[in-house]
Parts: sequence; C-alpha cells; structure tokens
Amino acid sequence: MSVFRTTIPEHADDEPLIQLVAPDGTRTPHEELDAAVAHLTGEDLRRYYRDMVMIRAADLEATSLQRQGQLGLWASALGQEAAQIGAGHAARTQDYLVPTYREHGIAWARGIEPWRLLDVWRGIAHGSYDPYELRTHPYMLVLGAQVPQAVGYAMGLQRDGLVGTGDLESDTAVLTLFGDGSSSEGEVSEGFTFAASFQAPTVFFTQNNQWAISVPTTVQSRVPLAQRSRGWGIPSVRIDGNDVLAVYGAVRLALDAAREGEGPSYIEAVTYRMAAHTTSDDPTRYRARAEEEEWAAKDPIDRLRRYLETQDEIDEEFIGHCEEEGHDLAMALHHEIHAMADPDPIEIFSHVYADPHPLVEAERAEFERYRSQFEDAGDQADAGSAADSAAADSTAAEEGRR
Ligand SMILES: Cc1ncc(C[n+]2csc(CCOP(=O)(O)OP(=O)(O)O)c2C)c(N)n1
Ligand SMILES: [Mg+2]
Repeated sequence: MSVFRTTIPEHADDEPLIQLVAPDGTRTPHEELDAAVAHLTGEDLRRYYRDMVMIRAADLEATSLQRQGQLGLWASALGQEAAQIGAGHAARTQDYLVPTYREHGIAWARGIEPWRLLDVWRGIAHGSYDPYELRTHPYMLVLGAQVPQAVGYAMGLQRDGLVGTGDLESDTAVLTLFGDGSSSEGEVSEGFTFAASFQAPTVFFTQNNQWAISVPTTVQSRVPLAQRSRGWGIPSVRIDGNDVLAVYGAVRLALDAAREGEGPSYIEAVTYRMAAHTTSDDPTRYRARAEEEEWAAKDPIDRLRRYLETQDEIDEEFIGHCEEEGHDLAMALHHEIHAMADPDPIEIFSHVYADPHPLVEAERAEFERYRSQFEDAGDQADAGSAADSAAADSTAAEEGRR
C-alpha cells in the first residue's frame, strides 16, 4: 500500500491527486491502483455507469418530490456518484458501511432501493432497511457521530476474530464516510485515535465536495484533508473522487489491508457537490457560477462514458437504455411516495430499545392517555353539539307548533 502515505510533503500543496481516468476519458497509468482494478471487466464498468445514471435520476426526482411537498427535505448527491458507486462496489459483501445522510450511491450499491430512503426524508420513518442484512448502518445526520460508532464496530470485529485470519470470505472491515466539514468534528479525531491505537479495521472515507453548506473546505483545513490522519499514524491518500476507477482501486486496497489486519487508513476523495446543500439551501448566495461550470466539466458520469468510448465498451444503444431505466426508476419513486401511508403516532415509541424499557413504556402510556383525552374531548364536543342541535330542533319544533 505504498500509495497510502504516512509522511507529509515538505510543501503541503505537493500532495498528489491520484487519478486513473482524466476528465477527457484518457487513462492514466498508476502501478498500484491499476493492479487493484485489473479484475474489473467492461461489463463491471458498464454496470457502474448504469448505477450512476440511475442514482442521478432518482436524486433529481427526489428533489422534485420535495418541491411538490412530498418530502420534508432532500440532500442531493449530484456530482458525487463516482465517489459513492466506486466505494460501494469496492466493499465486499461482509464489510460494514457507515454512511452520512448524502450516501444515496452507497445505498444503491448495497442494494437499497431509493424509495426505502425516502420515507426518512418524508418524516414518516426512522429508517426502513435492515442494517444487519444489508451491512449498511442507518443514515446519520449528526456530523461525525457515526465515526466513533464505526470504529467501535471495527474493534468488535477484531474481538470476534473476524480480522486477519486469511479467509477473504469472512474477514471483515468497516468503511465509514464523512464530509469535509465533518472532518473538523471532535468525533472524527476521537475515531482516528481509537482506530490507530487498536489498529481497528476501519477505512475512513471523506468526500471532499468542497463545501460544508456555505463554508469552503479551505476554511476547514490549512492542509489537504488527506494529511490530517497522518498525525495519528494513519496512512492516507488523496484521489480524484470523480474518477470511479481511482475510487474503486483505493477503497479496495484499503479495505483489503484493513481486513488482513494491517489497521486503518484514510482516503480523501476530491469531488464536488453540484446541487444545493439541501433543498433548503440556495448556493447562489455563496458560490460563483464559474466554479460550478468548472466542475460540470469534470462530471463523473461523462468521464466514465468517455473512457468506455475509448475502450469501445459502450454504445448509444446502451446509453439510451440506461436513460430509459433512469426515467422508469424516477416514475417508480413518484408512485411509491404517493402510496406511502402516515404511521400511527404511537409508533414513535417502538424501536427505541430492542427490549421494552420502563421509561419509554411510561411515556407511551402517557401519550395514550393524552390522546384519549383528546378523543373524549372530541366525543364530548360532538355529543355537546349534537345535544345543542337537538335542543335547537326541539325549540324550532316548539316554535313551529306555536
Ligand atoms: C453536530 C452537527 N453540527 C451541525 C450540523 C448542521 N449541519 C448539517 S450538514 C452540515 C455541513 C456538513 O458538511 P460536510 O461534512 O462537508 O458534508 P456535506 O453536507 O458537504 O456532504 C452542517 C454544519 C449537524 N447536522 N450536526
Ligand atoms: Mg462537504
């Protein structure tokens, strides 16, 4: 893993950005990462292309659904598809992935259909996939909070004897994701400390999408983010996050090393958040159109298409087919969300703990009492108005008789 460095260059700006495919689709050789992606076939890469098109279609539809009032909020991952599809597919089935809130490509690569994400953003569920079955932690909105959890999980794997046995089918590692802004959170530093001390099988993966809402990465860190973990003795690498091949190669190397007992590593994937932070944000208030245009030219989907074209691995028919499938997926999302029923409010007390907890049960009972009071009041009000109208009817009848 010599591509993962432990030393900081004399000039911080000399930190290399590793790329296997340039924005124009040209393939750049890199001995170590080339070896890590050598087993990928044209079919694999077409699949990643399709995945990126699908996830972008779902993302755009989710933004529209929010605008139509069907979602409370949506955090778009537009522009980050290569970072997520590459990382998601580089993980092996048994690895445990610990995402933030913007990891729709990671979810897709793990087989989580986009509509299973939407109920959370609609505000009607806490999560609707099984983290154990899909080996993917629920989305985390508290910045950095997932990082010590991921390291704790990795330390558990060590204690369960699932690291470094030499069995690639059972040895397991953890991939935890967090943003450039989140890298300033104390919990990320704490995660680094525990992972380094215990050599826990954790790969830390930052999508440096240049922004933490309206704060640019340059304010978060005086040095490239990749250099930060080296102070903990955690080797790191800075890669082009819009290059699905580079992402796949780096994550595959790092997870394999972690699984084999070589300890943690850190990857900074340089990418761009092409859309607003969330549907509540207006990026025209803080960033220039020219910057957005510069990054549009580095679009990860166009880049993979151009590369596949140079390899004669993609044609118009396949591209058109992916677009149709993306459209169908968007329609499916539209129908799924309109079919979602509101849950009974009492369900908020379910799934807080695995087993019944006296405090939660007391709160549930209190809520039931509170609600039944309303129902009684409603009944009384109904009864009251029924009595009033009966009285009014009889008065009218009386008057009619007079
Ligand atoms: C502990 C905490 N502090 C603040 C916030 C509010 N907040 C939500 S997203 C965000 C910016 C995060 O930026 P970054 O980590 O770069 O991730 P990105 O949104 O760019 O994917 C902030 C400050 C939060 N969710 N949690
Ligand atoms: Mg960011």
